[in-house]
Amino acid sequence: MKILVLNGPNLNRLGKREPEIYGKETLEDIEARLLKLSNEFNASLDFRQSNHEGVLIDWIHEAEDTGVDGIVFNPGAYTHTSIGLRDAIAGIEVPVIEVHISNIHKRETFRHTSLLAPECVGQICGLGTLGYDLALRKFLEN
Ligand code: DHK
Repeated sequence: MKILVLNGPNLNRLGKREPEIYGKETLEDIEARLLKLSNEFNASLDFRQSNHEGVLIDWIHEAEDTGVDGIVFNPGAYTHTSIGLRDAIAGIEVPVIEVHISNIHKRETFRHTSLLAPECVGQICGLGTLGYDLALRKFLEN
């Protein structure tokens, strides 16, 4: 099984960025934990981050073309703005789970809407970085 974990804008700064909202763990910490979990299931994990919408769209297309079985996606702020990412998810067969570290529904109103969630299998938010593990488990245990 091949799983792609995608992270969008500003998530490269996890650990330093607003730790009261996003916590102190870095993206590298999360990647190490997810790699361990995927190894337990003999799955391969590809973990990526970009601040650029078009790069994320290209990676979503590539996932479809290279036989990825599932995408765990924290789209960051593009969650609330990107019709391009929504269309990319709608245009592939690979299932996508949307993950947010914070509870977007408890925050500013502009964060309450996800343009992507209607095209995803589901959305996990507000559980901190554990949301990544849970989404990955959903794919691995299926
Ligand atoms: C991360 C971001 O960068 C924000 O723009 C989203 C999300 C929430 C998170 O909680 O992981 O609004």
